[in-house]
Amino acid sequence: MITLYNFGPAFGLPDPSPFVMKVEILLKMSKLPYRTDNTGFRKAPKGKIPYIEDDGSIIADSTFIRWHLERKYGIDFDRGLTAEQRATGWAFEKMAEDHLYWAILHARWVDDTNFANGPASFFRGVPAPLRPLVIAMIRRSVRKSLYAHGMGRHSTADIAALATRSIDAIADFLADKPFFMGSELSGPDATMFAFIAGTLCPLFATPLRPAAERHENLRRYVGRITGRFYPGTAELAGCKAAA
Ligand SMILES: N[C@@H](CCC(=O)N[C@@H](CS)C(=O)NCC(=O)O)C(=O)O
Repeated sequence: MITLYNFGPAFGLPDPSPFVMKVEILLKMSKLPYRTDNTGFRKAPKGKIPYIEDDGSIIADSTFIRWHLERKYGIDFDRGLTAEQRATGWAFEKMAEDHLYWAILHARWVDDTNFANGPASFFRGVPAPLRPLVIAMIRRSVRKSLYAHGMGRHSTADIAALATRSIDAIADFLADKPFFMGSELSGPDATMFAFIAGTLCPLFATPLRPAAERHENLRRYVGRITGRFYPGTAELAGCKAAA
């Protein structure tokens, strides 16, 4: 049985991490049995979640997890796609993971109100006298990562402009297709669902949310994938689940 090390449901999402949501959708697409464990952060081999344990092998990073599932279980998540479509899917996924992600992180961790409404809950287990200190230390390290990536060097308005361009590109490419690459689900859907749901999360007042909300196709898309993979969930990220 595969174990997916995650953070656990938060912010009204299956997981606060879009990378975990991506891997969970890939696991659901694969139909392989899996369980989740939200106690693995300290042992994360790359200091990040997600990672999986599969028959004694540990695989960290959502892309390497995908490749592991494909190699070990003979799955091709992009089955039926042409080389050009695969290349396009890869480029969109990396735009979400290496660009849009940092704008989401900035919105959730740097803005004080959003931080109080969301990530602050991660520190509930820290003894009260130490909590402000630990929170200040971790938020400083998030700001440093944002600065090292480059996104954190821009103003909030400029970050919003960059993220909006990515959100518009995703919406324009999806257009009126049921799934990201066409009429069938494929690998990029796991990533696009995760990042768009994270962007639409109603808990956070960010300029990214209205940028995504004004694309009705993105809301329907999140609802469609929710309906398929999270049966029993009526609504996710403000989007009604649909068949
Ligand atoms: N490239 C990684 C990114 C994973 C990632 O950034 N995880 C974040 C949560 S969304 C994390 O664990 N951050 C903790 C930290 O950086 O200390 C993947 O695709 O899995």
